[in-house]
Amino acid sequence: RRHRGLVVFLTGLSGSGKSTIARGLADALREQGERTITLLDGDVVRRELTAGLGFSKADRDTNVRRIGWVAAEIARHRGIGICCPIAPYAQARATAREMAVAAGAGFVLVHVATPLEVCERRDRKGLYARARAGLLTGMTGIDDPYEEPTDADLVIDTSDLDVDEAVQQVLHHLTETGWI
Ligand code: GGZ
Repeated sequence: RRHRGLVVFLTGLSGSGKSTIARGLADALREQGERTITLLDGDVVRRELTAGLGFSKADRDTNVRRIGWVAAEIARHRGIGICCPIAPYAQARATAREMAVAAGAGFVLVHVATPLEVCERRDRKGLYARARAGLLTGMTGIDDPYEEPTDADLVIDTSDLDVDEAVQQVLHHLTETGWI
């Protein structure tokens, strides 16, 4: 089991803390010398892997499917793929899990369940304000769905956690379940 590949898939609203946790997790695992760590960073993914896609359901599903496929390929070759799309649809997340399992790898779904009001208060990119003002439509959590996972392996609310604490929770889970 130690030697199987692994996909760590973080899902949650914009501003929930997914990318920050993903980056901290990648750093921590690299420091521990844990296999080859590949972080599929959200901004880079949408610029390189899924350039041209928007935020319709079809485009989000394609985005999440491509990310899930790449992460599964990384895990097939015994690496650890870390990805952090919003991934608002349960079916697309389930497909990502199936692809990892079909690649003989593990799949850990982390729901970064920071409440909308906290994400909205952070609003680092001003997207929530624009959505509230009607200048941006289809914003997840405002006028676009986020299907809460019912199959999360770990749930983290970052409202009262700093990055290190959140990363520790993921590392603890991976240790407890024997993945690292
Ligand atoms: C949600 C949006 C939208 C809409 C632009 N809805 O916080 P951010 O800014 O940096 O991360 C969000 C990112 C979401 O892209 P994903 O690839 O993770 O989404 S999905 O999994 O649903 O395909 C946000 C920004 O893009 N953004 N418009 N309408 N987030």
